Amino acid sequence: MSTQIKTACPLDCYDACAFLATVDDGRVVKLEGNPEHPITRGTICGRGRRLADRLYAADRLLKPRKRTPMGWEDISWSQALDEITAEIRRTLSEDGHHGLMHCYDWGSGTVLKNLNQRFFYALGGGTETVGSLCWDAGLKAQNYDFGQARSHAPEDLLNSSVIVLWGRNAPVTNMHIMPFIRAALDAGARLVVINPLPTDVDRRAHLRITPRPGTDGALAFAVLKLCIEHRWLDTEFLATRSTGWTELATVLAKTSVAELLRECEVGLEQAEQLADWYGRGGPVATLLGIGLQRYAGGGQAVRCIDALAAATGQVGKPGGGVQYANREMGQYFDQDILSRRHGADVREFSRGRLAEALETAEPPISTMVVTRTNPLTQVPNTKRLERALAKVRCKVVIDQFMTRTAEFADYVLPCTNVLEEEDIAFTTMWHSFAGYVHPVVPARGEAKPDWQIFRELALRMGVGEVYDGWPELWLRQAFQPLEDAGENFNEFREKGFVQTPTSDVCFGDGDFPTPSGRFEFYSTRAEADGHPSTATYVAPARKRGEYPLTLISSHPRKSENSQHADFPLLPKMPTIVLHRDAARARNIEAGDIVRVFNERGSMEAIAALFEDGNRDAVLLESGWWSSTQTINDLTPNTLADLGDQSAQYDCECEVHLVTTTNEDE
Ligand SMILES: Nc1nc2c(c(=O)[nH]1)N[C@H]1C(S)=C(S)[C@@H](COP(=O)(O)OP(=O)(O)OC[C@H]3O[C@@H](n4cnc5c(=O)[nH]c(N)nc54)[C@H](O)[C@@H]3O)O[C@H]1N2
Ligand SMILES: Nc1nc2c(c(=O)[nH]1)N[C@H]1C(S)=C(S)[C@@H](COP(=O)(O)OP(=O)(O)OC[C@H]3O[C@@H](n4cnc5c(=O)[nH]c(N)nc54)[C@H](O)[C@@H]3O)O[C@H]1N2
Ligand SMILES: [Mo]
Repeated sequence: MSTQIKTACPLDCYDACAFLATVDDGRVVKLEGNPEHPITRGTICGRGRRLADRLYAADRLLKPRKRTPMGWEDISWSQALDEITAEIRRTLSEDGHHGLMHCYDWGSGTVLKNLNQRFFYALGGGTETVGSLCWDAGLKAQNYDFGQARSHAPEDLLNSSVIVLWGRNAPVTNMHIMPFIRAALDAGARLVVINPLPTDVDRRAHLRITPRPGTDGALAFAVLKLCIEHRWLDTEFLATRSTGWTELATVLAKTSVAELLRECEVGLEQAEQLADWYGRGGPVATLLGIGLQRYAGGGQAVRCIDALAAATGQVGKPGGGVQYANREMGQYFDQDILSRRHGADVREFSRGRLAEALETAEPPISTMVVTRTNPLTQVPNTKRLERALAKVRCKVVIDQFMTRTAEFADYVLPCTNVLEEEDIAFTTMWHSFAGYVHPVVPARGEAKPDWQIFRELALRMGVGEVYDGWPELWLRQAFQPLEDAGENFNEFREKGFVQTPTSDVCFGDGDFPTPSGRFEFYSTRAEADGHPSTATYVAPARKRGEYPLTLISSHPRKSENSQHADFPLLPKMPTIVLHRDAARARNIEAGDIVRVFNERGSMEAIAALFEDGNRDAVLLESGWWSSTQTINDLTPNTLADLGDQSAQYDCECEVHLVTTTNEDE
């Protein structure tokens, strides 16, 4: 008999979809989008669908494993947990709780994963990963300017006259926004795409700007200066709803439009067109991507763009906004109640600089537990991290597959797939819906949910009481803020999704959660944190000379970071996409095998070409790995200017021909 069960996608993504899983004879036979969900609308991407393939994959981990001199050996849960407990006890007595590390990220974005931290906090604290390989510089920038990063309701795009996709690869990473964009375009809105590389939506763009990577701040400043020259500012917004315009104007006066445009390699005509639309047209919705802030000046680039939109009156009104993320939503799920951090003595290691932190740690890390992340593929400058991890005595990885990180571990523990779990999925970066994760099928093999693995470790460590409870109880606790806001847990569970009461038009009431209550061109908090008080252009950090190209390793089309990179088969070599002119200058043609290299690393790739984009930008999609290499062997572990954010796209490289496949050459 066939049944349909509503559940939700836990992938770290803009779209946070609602699923319908069809179960036949105890087996998931179909995973599709829930047609009732206002954003999913019955459609899901390949990454979502392949969660069902990952459930049944032949190479799924179904038993605990231990590394032995003879190779990997399957062992029982009790042996694995007893031995890991002994390692943890040894670490606590020899090094103290800071010697025990929890290395985690958001590979599954559900509420109950916060229970993982409870184990470490119950033992006094420990060392844990903080900061971001993802979006922190932009969040910090918007926090200074607006008080919080917020996004308008998706359907508000229908109120926009101009939509600017500024460094967001929406057709690939945020496909559920495309129907809203297409509807707005069909109704007459104009589309601007600002991206050094081509994207699938370029053919619908009325204006396409291809800046030099990492210089968007200069572009935004040039456009803003043109608006000042033409007197196209919203003087009422400047006078009544913002602070610090005079100070920013002083900073802007120090550079010329020509200088700024030279810096970002954009022509005056394009900048004038954009100025016209921000200054005289509108409403303009600016949809910021995460890629443009993975540079030395990434945080300031976001502040420069915020300033452009605010000064021209494009914030706080329908159809406008600088929409980067949705941080309004998080307050409706009580994560602290689940993690119970209060009072724990936690040493923090930045995700972007994990290798350095491990190299210099005192006390050193002697036991590390890795959950929801695959750092040996995803952390910049991977080779350095490999060397640092080799010194950690006992490494435990909890995952569903033998990832590159798992291959380096001493124990690998199998965890459940989302279709085997009960939870709440809530990590959308864009809309305001959360999804209920219903268990669809029983766990395969001996896989257990993370919280259960930690409960069993906690019992052995004598702190088992911190896991007294069960999923429904914890989920109800986490849901309490929404219950207080008038939502009902049982209805949510039944329906499969709930909308959090976030604003449809951000800051439309004129109330900004900043110290001044206004939009802050001048931020005293930025100043107190040791940053420039106003937006400032910060140039990329990479050296050009010997390595004249910029390696952008943005998010893969077919995989969620490294999670599906190997499905159905990991290609032997990644594909590198170069500008036709850059390729021609190097005698490279499409299909050739090339070597991409810089000071940190080198790898072979198959060349593909693009015609229209920045000549010095090359693309290698992130997530690809082999047993000896990852894309991140090449990327730098430098940080961006604001927040705790890695600047892995600020990466110089050169490309040489290895073998041509073209017979005529
Ligand atoms: N298919 C798929 N979707 C995903 C993910 C995935 O792995 N695969 N991951 C999810 C996660 S974790 C995240 S963080 C988001 C990320 O999603 P996005 O916000 O789309 O971020 P990126 O893929 O990093 O880069 C977006 C675009 O920025 C462009 N870019 C790079 N440098 C610059 C620059 O200097 N200036 C400008 N203007 N543009 C630049 C790149 O060419 C790219 O097209 O996607 C989520 N969705
Ligand atoms: N060069 C380059 N590097 C990048 C990026 C880039 O664009 N370019 N993007 C960065 C960004 S934005 C991000 S968000 C990071 C992402 O980097 P990671 O957080 O490492 O993400 P994934 O590669 O998705 O790996 C997540 C792992 O968690 C496992 N997993 C899934 N569900 C569960 C679960 O319930 N429990 C446990 N214990 N494990 C689970 C998966 O099998 C997978 O192995 O990568 C960053 N690194
Ligand atoms: Mo991310």
